[in-house]
Amino acid sequence: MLQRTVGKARLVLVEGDITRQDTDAIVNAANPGLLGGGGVDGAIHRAGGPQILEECKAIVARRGPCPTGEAVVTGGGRLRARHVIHAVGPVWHGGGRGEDEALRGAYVNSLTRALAVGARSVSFPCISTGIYGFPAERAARIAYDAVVDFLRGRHRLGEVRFVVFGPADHDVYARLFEAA
Ligand code: AR6
Repeated sequence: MLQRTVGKARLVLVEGDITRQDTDAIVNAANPGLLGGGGVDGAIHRAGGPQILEECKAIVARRGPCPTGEAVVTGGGRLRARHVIHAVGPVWHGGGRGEDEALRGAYVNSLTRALAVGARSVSFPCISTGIYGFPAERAARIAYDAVVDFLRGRHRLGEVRFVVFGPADHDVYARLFEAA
């Protein structure tokens, strides 16, 4: 585990399974339809149970799909986290279609939603870097900068955790922590 302090909050790097995190909220790497999928999305719905999908369906029925770069909140079902923030990252198309801005938006909007439901701690996966194909190092830089900038502003967060799935992503984030 690596950590540093940014403003009044702790920024933490851990390697592991996001479904097992004890933060108030965990972020899901979702798609606009919010009906589940593979990767971390599948893992969260499996671990959290059917309640999460029911809430996602209700959100889509009310407001339609979640746009890329945005996020919506459900309860955590059977997870330790009380809230799941379903963030929609961009599909990678080579970098010329606003992918960087959309990825940054997914992180910033997730933190804004977390605060709105009273969460004080939030865990993030590496949004868009799996099935959506966003290059891992470029995504990590964007994620890290977005979260650090947010934590330097006004907020009531105590901890933001990057939960990486495997040693390769751990190395990428560790370099960012160590360069700070
Ligand atoms: N805990 C933490 N990280 C995980 C876990 C886990 N349990 N499982 C996978 N990862 P991906 P995307 C990592 O593909 O690229 C879904 O079908 C994984 O190693 O889950 O945003 C959705 O429904 C990678 O680093 O998300 C969408 O359709 C990261 O999570 C689409 O995939 C993200 O990989 C979203 O694709």
